[in-house]
Amino acid sequence: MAELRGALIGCGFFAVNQMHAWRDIADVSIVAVCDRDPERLTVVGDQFGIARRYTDAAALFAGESLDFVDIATTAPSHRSLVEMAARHGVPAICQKPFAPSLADAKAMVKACTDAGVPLMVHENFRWQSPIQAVRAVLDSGDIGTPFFGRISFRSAYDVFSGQPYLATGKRFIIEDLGIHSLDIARFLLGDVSTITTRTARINPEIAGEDVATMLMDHKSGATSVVDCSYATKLATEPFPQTLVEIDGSDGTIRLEQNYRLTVTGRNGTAVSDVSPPLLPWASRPWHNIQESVVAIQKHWVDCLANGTEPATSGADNLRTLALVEAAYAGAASREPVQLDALL
Ligand code: NAD
Ligand code: 89Y
Repeated sequence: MAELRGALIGCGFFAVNQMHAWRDIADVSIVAVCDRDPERLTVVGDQFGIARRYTDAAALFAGESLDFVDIATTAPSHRSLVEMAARHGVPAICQKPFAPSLADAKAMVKACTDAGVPLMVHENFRWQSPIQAVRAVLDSGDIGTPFFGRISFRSAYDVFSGQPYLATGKRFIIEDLGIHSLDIARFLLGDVSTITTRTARINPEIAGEDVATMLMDHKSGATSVVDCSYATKLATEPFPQTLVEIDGSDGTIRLEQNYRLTVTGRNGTAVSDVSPPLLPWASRPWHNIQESVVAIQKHWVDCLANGTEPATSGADNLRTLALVEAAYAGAASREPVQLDALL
């Protein structure tokens, strides 16, 4: 396969992980970087030795011949950048949250479909190796048919120092972090018909909610609870681990703190350590997320090579983003929200 030529748009806090990950993947290279902030452009351009630099995305598309673009900006710019990629016939990866609204996200999916270009949302949490390990147990059939799940992320880690914008938005934890948990729930238990949500703001110094509890009916008949908090002070800080409980007709799965996986199935109980590897460029506690960045980006390269749809394509991610919209609507109304009406 000829080497794929990609460009990165958005050289901020998280994009550095994406750049490291691209270096770990064969047959792909980032040939140009773009950021409207010249300082960030210099930092990332120098760190990764990329000479071709742009402060304007339109100039990037005009000046480069690209096989794909990796959009690592925050949500307000996603729609215009994805639509620009579609107009230039360039396949696009777009960071989560896919868009500030479901209407924008639908327009982005349509623009890429009409242009015939692949679109993947960088929804990486389902690619974490502990989450993949849970999926593999479900696929093995060992616990039978799942009827209950709990996807839990509770922490007091200071995410605001690295990502100050998280403290200022009207929406916080569901849109930023819960979106991953909701996607994991879909990945493990399938699509959702109804969601009921309660939220709270415990930290008085931020604008949005930092606690959310969601109860979901899955179309499979399973029920799940998705709970997330950035106001939970624990004896051992688990950031950024997602804990999972699944009960099935023949057994149970427990993914507990420190990546301990306990499976009780037809043949008894097995306990294993599903810790993610610490990649050479990674740093604890982020290594779990960092490893999943390599996995999702590898998946993107495979999909481009094989002409297959990414697991977290734009079209797929509409269902995760719809859960976010439904959760906020339901938190405000205190009523259950039907998902099909939004899609
Ligand atoms: P950031 O603010 O540090 O970086 C964004 C960069 O994009 C900035 O340097 C900004 O100047 C640039 N930018 C914005 N609009 C632009 C435009 N139109 N053209 C060119 N450059 C533009 O943000 P961040 O913390 O790196 O987050 C970026 C995205 O990554 C967010 O959507 C966030 O939710 C997501 N994120 C994902 C994960 C994950 O695990 N998937 C983790 C952290 C952050
Ligand atoms: O932005 C968030 C994400 O996607 O993963 C963790 C995070 O960086 C802070 O909540």
